[in-house]
Amino acid sequence: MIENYGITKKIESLGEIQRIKESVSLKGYYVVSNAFDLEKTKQLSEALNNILVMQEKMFSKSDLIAMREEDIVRMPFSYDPLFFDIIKYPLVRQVVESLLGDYYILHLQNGIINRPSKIHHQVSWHRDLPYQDFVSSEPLGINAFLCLDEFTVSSGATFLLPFSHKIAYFPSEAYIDENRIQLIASPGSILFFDSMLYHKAGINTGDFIRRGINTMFVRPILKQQIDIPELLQGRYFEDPVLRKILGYDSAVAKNVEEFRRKRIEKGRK
Ligand SMILES: O=C(O)CCC(=O)C(=O)O
Repeated sequence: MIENYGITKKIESLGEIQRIKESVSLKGYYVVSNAFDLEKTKQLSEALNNILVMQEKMFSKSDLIAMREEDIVRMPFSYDPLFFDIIKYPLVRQVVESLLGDYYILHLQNGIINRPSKIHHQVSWHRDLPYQDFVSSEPLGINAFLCLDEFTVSSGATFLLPFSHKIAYFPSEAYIDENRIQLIASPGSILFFDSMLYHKAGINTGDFIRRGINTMFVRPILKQQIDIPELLQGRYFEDPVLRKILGYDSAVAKNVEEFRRKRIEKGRK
């Protein structure tokens, strides 16, 4: 026990999930090392590379650059079910549930491919709920960012501004320079963070590609980055866990009748 005196309000010792929750709530992030083994990160990396090639065929390279969509893989789970391993990973589900409550949905899943000597769009500071310059007493979204390669200073490990999910504006450059941290992490680590935490990718000055998969969950009052039920066209609807997380159960009613039918169904449960 840590020696202390004159303190009546205190948090007693916590289990793993509660410790992660405490850190994400207070400073905005927490890193779990070796959550996935090297075999799994290798499989995910290979699958991500294949989907990148497929998605690159949809637009020309120059269009992708103009859209700032180069080296981003959008919604990989819709191409390869391997990516559900992150969404369904028990630790991920428990941490997200501890912070967002038992009703949360998937907002996005993106692969970020940070290549040596190339400036990725994600190297600019941002929140993952962009344009939201306010703070919220409870988290609106939680990210589980899986590192697929070594995250080092030279490979462009992610930068975070601790506690910034509680700041209603973007602080000064001097403050950011003094308080930002760079997260050095091994492949298989999961970085949990509040979606309102300012963060960015580092610049890769090294000699290998640095990949990560950002999976973001939100409260169901927020819309998804892409309409996931529409994207999946009924796939995984029968899976009781995925059905809720993918947003099948929280889609906006198309008319008054459907709205009221949903209320009847809800009442029956
Ligand atoms: O790749 C990184 O290090 C950060 C990625 C990021 O900022 C994002 O996906 O929002």
